[in-house]
Formats: sequence, C-alpha cells, structure tokens
Amino acid sequence: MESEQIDLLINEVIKRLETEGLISSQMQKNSARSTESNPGDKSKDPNQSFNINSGMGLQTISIDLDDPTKPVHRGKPLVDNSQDPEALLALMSTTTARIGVGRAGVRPKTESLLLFQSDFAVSQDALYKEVSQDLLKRMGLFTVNTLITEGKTEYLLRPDLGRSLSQEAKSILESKCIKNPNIQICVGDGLSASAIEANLEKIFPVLQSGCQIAGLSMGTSFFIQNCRVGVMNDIGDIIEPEVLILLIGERPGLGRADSMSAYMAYRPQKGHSDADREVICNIFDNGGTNPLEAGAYAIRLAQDMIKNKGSGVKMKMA
Ligand code: B12
Repeated sequence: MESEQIDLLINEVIKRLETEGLISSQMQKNSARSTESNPGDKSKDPNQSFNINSGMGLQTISIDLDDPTKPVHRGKPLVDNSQDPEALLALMSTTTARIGVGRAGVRPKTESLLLFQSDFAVSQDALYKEVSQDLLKRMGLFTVNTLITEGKTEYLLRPDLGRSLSQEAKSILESKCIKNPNIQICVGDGLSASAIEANLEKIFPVLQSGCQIAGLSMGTSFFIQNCRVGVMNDIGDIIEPEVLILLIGERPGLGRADSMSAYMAYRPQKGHSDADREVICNIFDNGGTNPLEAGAYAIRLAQDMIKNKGSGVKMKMA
C-alpha cells in the first residue's frame, strides 16, 4: 500500500475514534502534525504521545520506538556488554546478515524483531503488488498473460501455469510481434514487481542502443503478467528470435526486493530447460550488478550465443 493511502487510512480511523469519544482531539492534532511535517514519514517524531480514553479515564501513552528500518538502526550493534565493540562493528559492516543483534533471554530483542518484520513486509509487498501501469505505458509495453487467472496466490501455488502463455496471449503475439528478430526483449513481473520498477527504465535503453550498435535487429517488446522463466519456450515457438532476453523480478530477500534477473536463451523452444538458458542475476543499484552494466553485458552474451549457435550448457561446451 502506498504511504499516502496509509496516511489517509490512519486519519480516517483517528477521526472515527474521536467521533465515538474514544480518543481526545489532542491525538488527532499530534497525528496531523507528524504527517504534515513530512508526509509519509511518521518516524520523524519518535516520541509521539497520545491521549487515549481507555475506559478508566483519559490516559497518555507514548510510542518511543523509531522506524527500525532507518540505516542508523539497521547497523547498530545490540549485543550487551560486548567484549570488543569496535571489532563487532567492523564485523557487522562486512555483511548484510543479521549478526551482532544480541538477544533478550532466549528471544530476539524488540528492535531486531521489528526490523525483521518490516523487511519481511517489503518482500511480501514486492511479491503481491503489480508492476505500475504508468511504467509499462512509458516503456511502450503491452501486456499479455500466462495461464494464471486467479491472481498472485494461484501464481505462487502453480508455477507450471506461469510457464505457459494463455491462448489469448499467443494470438496477440502472433498478430502484434515482428517475427524472427535477432533479439527479442520481454519483461515479466516474476517474483518481484519492485525489481522491475527499480531497474527497467535503466536497463532497457542500454539494451536498445546495444542492439543498434551491434547491428542486431530487435523484436516487439512486451510485458508478461504472472510470469515464470519457463514461458520463454512458448514465446520462442511463436516469435522465433535468435536470442530471447527475459527481464524478470527475482525472489525477494529480506528487505531486498529490487533485484532483477535477465534470463537468456538461444532459439528458445518447447522442451528447453534451464540447462539451455543463461542468467545474469542480482541486477540492482548499490551493491548488485548495476543495471547499465548488466544491459551491456547481456548484449555481449547475446552476440556470443549467436556466434556459438547455442546457450547454457551447449554454449559452455562450444
Ligand atoms: C529459486 C532458485 C533456484 C531454485 C529454482 C526452483 C524453482 N522452481 O523456483 C533451485 C533451488 C532449483 C535452483 C537451482 C539452481 N540454481 Co538457483 N536460484 C534460485 C534463486 C534463489 C531465485 C531465482 C528466481 O527468483 N527466479 C525468478 C523466478 C520468477 O523464476 P521461476 O520461473 O520461478 O524459477 C526458475 C528460475 O529460478 C530458474 N533458475 C534457478 N536457478 C537458476 C540458475 C540458472 C543458471 C538458470 C539458467 C536458471 C535458474 O529455475 C526455475 C525453474 O525454471 C536465485 C537467486 C537470485 N538472486 O536470482 C538462484 C540462482 C539463479 N541460482 C543459481 C544457480 C547457480 C543454480 C544451480 C545451477 C545450482 C546448482 N549448482 O545446481 C541450479 C540450477 C537450476 C536449474 N533450474 O537448472 C545462481 C545463478 C548464478 C549464475 N549467474 O549463473 C543464482 C543467482 C544463485 C546464486 N547467487 O548463486 N535455484
């Protein structure tokens, strides 16, 4: 859910609670002030206090926990009485793994638990949300579907259906797409819509200009909703490109939802498996394969595939 929608929802709940006399108007003012100062960022005011009518009279409660996802909290050592705080900090800075988080008895500390839950929410949002229609429009991509008809839950439970184009999609591709191009570029939501939103606008122009510079013809690009990697075979059977590049959202990690892959295959067709494909993985800014570099590399790999007339294990053997 967008932060503006969340703000609207919160304000609506607060208004109703006030109308029913369950909270005082002071709370409404506090909340309004915190959203006004920086819309969407309620973490600006970590010590918000609210007057609540709990049934035992008016009580003031204060929320003293700041947003756990802020960088300042994410890298903070939480081990009590650490023997060597500097070494611990150095160790923690070498990894994104959750080390140095200490514990409260046998349980995780509240800070670590909240951070874990926030990061998990980011992954779930990426899985369940749809790629922005505005982005697809800007990129000039039309949408086709796989055999998934009942949304993301079915998509997650039935990978097999995400590997086949629907009958309607096949007819659309037959009528709209240029056949036998050197390079066909497709985009699929896969397991993270956020990954496509974060990287598509950066990688796509590099792929286009890469094709132009290398003298490779490009097919008609499009977007596949509820897409799995295996759908490349169906696309190959209809469009018959030399090389197919499928940009697709990777399974999100905890708090990392913007990682995209480019799966590639030479003359993809029915019966091909992952052994016939290549993957350029972990495409994201700041720590992954930079999308601009990944685009340039994908074109070089496509040229190798064309030269060797194969991809995956076959290309490695060649
Ligand atoms: C899930 C996963 C798997 C699962 C796939 C099961 C499934 N049905 O979903 C399993 C455990 C089987 C797997 C196996 C392998 N994987 Co794997 N896998 C991943 C992971 C974590 C996510 C992939 C994803 O989100 N794909 C997108 C979704 C939408 O695709 P999908 O259609 O649901 O699933 C297909 C792809 O995931 C594909 N796939 C998965 N791994 C690989 C690897 C290669 C080389 C290819 C061509 C395809 C492929 O197989 C699935 C079925 O078609 C990535 C990590 C990452 N950062 O991407 C590594 C990753 C892609 N895998 C990797 C590797 C090396 C392999 C193996 C070769 C390991 C091995 N030595 O056996 C095998 C080969 C797999 C194969 N299909 O032939 C590497 C690829 C590195 C590279 N650039 O070559 C990655 C990046 C992990 C890593 N950092 O090392 N993998």
